[in-house]
Amino acid sequence: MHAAIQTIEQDFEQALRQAQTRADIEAVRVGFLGRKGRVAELFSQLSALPDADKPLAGKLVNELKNRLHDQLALADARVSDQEAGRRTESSHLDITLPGIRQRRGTCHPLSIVIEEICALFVEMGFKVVEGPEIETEYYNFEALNIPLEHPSRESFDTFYVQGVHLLRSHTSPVQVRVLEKEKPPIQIVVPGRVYRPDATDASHSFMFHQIEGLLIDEGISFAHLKSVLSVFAKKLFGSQTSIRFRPHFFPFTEPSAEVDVSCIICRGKGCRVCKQSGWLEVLGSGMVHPQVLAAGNIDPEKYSGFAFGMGVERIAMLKYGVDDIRLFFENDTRFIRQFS
Ligand code: 2U9
Repeated sequence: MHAAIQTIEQDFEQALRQAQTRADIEAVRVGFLGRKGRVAELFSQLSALPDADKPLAGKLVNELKNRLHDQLALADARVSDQEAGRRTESSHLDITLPGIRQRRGTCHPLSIVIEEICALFVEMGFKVVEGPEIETEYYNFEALNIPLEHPSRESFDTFYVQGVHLLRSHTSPVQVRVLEKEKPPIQIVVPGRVYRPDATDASHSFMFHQIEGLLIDEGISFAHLKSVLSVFAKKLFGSQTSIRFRPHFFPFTEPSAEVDVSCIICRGKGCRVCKQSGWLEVLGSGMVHPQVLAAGNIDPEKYSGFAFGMGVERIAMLKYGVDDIRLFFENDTRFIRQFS
């Protein structure tokens, strides 16, 4: 039995030395440790031994089996490593090459401006509110004192979706919804997308962004409106910035005014951007019309308030010196990446 064990072990070691692949090793395993392999054959010969020799012989064969098993595992690991190495060489992978840099994204310039403007109003106590882009005629027009046959409805030209549903032409319907739900004091700013069927050119887009504000409380006057917008203009465009009000008409405010800021390029001296006037029109504003308050279930005898609105694209174009609104919407990352 000793001699048989020695022969098997020598044959095994020789076979294993010649094994190059995992398949070769598997063949060695089957030949020696398989069900009909050389070790199984030894086990079957045990029964022919005298009873007294059986325990020792059995122990020796068992120990042989364990040694072969361990060596097979080691050889398998060695060949697996070699195979992986060969695969790596054949795919020409050079693990010393520098990695591919993942470029980080940047904020869209309009998002930067929206966040900056909202943050300035939040500092003054305003809350940021958003609402639906698909609206009804009631919230987009009627509640805002823009009746069906009124010519002013044309200046809010609208995309209709179906029946009374439309793409909002301003963010004002959101303020109406807040008036309906909440009691004064109300102090909100509303950023969002709005839609108007304008022909596209360097300064018009059928979709653009507005930020509108609304403040309602007892005893609110035009003086409050002037001071809030003056602080806003100085914070956004610089402390030397001044504002002026020009009378205007909006159906939802009375009195209404357009608001200019002193030109941020020439500081009021006159240049190409302000068309030599020294002023840039950036805001609309006014005292909320009593009928609009009433539509929102707010008592116009007790409460008053002001509202204002601005176009985000116009402000971003002035701030960054962009001369074509379409650049904001073309998804050209060479343009969009410049503003972070
Ligand atoms: C309610 C009451 C009043 C919203 C207002 C403006 C003035 C305004 C435009 C300027 C250029 C938007 O981007 S733009 O087209 N907006 O001038 N908007 S007051 O007044 C409201 C809104 C809601 C309940």
